[in-house]
Order: sequence, then C-alpha cells, then structure tokens
Amino acid sequence: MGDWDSRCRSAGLVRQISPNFTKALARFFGTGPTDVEASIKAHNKYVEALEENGLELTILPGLENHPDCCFVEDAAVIIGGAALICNLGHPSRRGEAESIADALSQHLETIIMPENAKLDGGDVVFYDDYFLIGRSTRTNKEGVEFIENVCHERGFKTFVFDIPSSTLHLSTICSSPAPGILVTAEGHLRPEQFNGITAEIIWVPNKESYAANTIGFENGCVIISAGYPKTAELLSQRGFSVTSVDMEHIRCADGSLTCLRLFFK
Ligand code: CIR
Repeated sequence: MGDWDSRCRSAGLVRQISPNFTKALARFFGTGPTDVEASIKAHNKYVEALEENGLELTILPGLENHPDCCFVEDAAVIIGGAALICNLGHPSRRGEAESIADALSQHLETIIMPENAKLDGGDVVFYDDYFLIGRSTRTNKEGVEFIENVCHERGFKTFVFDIPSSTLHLSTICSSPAPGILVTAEGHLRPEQFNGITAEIIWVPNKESYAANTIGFENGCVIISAGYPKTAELLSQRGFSVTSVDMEHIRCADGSLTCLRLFFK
C-alpha cells in the first residue's frame, strides 16, 4: 500500500456553491435547492467545521455553468497518493473535473480514465486497505473495472456493491468514520452484501439513512448532518465526539457531507 494513508486529513479541496445552484440535479432524496444565499452560508459553516478539525483547504470558485460543482467528491478519487480524475456519470456534470485536475496536479500524480468508463467519486468509499466501489446509475462496469485496476496496482483491495437505483451513490449510504468501522443505512444495503469484509458496522435506521454519510478525523471527532438524533447517539455511544452541521440546503440537491470535499493529504 505504500506509506500514504488515504485517511490522513491535513489538506483538502472544496468548491464554492455555483451561482446557478437552484438548477442542481435533485432526482433522489432532494427537493431542489431554492435559496443560493442560504446555501452559500451553509457551505461556509461546513468549511468552518472542516477547518476546526485542522484541515488546510484550497477553495475553488463556483462555476456558473455547473450548478453541481460544489460536489467535488464526484470529480476525483485519491488513491495511494494519486488522483484518479473521473468521467462523471451525468452529462450535465461533465466539465467539472478539469479545474479539479488542475488543482490536484499541483500536489499529486493524476490518472485519466478512458472515455467509455464512467465513475462518480461518490461511488467510492475508502475503508482501511479497501476501496469500496458502487456500481450505480452514475458508475458503469467500465468505470468499476478501471478503478479496480488502479487500486490493485497500488496495493489496495476492492469490494464492489450494486447500488439500488433508488440511491444516488455508495457514499450516500455508507461511510467510514474511523479505521475498522463503517456506518451504513438500513434498507439501502443488506448485511450479506458486506460478507467478506472485516468491519464493525454501525447501521443507522432507515429513516435516518441520510446520516450514514459521515466524516471522521484521527482526533476521534466525527461530523454528521444535523437532525439525526439516533445516529448521533449511536456514534457518541461508540466513543466518537460528534459535531453536526446543518445540511438542509445541500440535501435539497441530493448532496451529503462527504460530497463537498476531497481530502488529498
Ligand atoms: C448530483 O446529482 O450529481 C448532485 N446533485 C449531487 C451529488 C452528490 N454527490 C455525492 O453523493 N457524492
């Protein structure tokens, strides 16, 4: 695996909300964003929460032509110190990755995907020495094969999940807040889908499935979305120090916590 740990959290990249955020895609659980100003404020609070955990952030300007540009997780996957630049799975999002590639190439080697391969970074969850990969409406077979090869070449294992068409991405319903631990949502994935992976799995109840998307730090802090008391309780009981961020406006565009950031160092 090399000496690079994808869990380190010292530098990251975010992108400001597009002035056209009200046109962002919302086909899963979101109702469509209506208030750009309020979304910008919410995004600023999110950025503060990352910075409070010691992250040094590169903040890219929002793109007028890409209403979904704040969801930088989808544009690249950091694998063993290299950045795989994604061919995003939705046509309206193509073109978001170029500026992300430019920014990341100042720090990492970049890997380009063949044209027929489609992959949203939101379908990839880093877990210990694994990359968990979702085959979804945004990530096709060629995309899965390509990223699996990149992971294997760099000494990581992979594990592929079929994501139900009612769910946007793997990261929408599964995250790893700390080594050895996965948080996932009842009713979206089934326990048997994890057979073969050694993990302590914290299942959040179906009605809190949005809260399965978490961001954990080495200091034991975990950021979750505000408004999900059962998940907050489960994680506190497990020993995490839980901070919550109001994600209401971001959720309107089918976005979750991890979607808004890339950690690259
Ligand atoms: C989209 O549909 O692509 C955006 N509205 C939401 C992307 C959220 N990203 C993620 O789950 N990684």
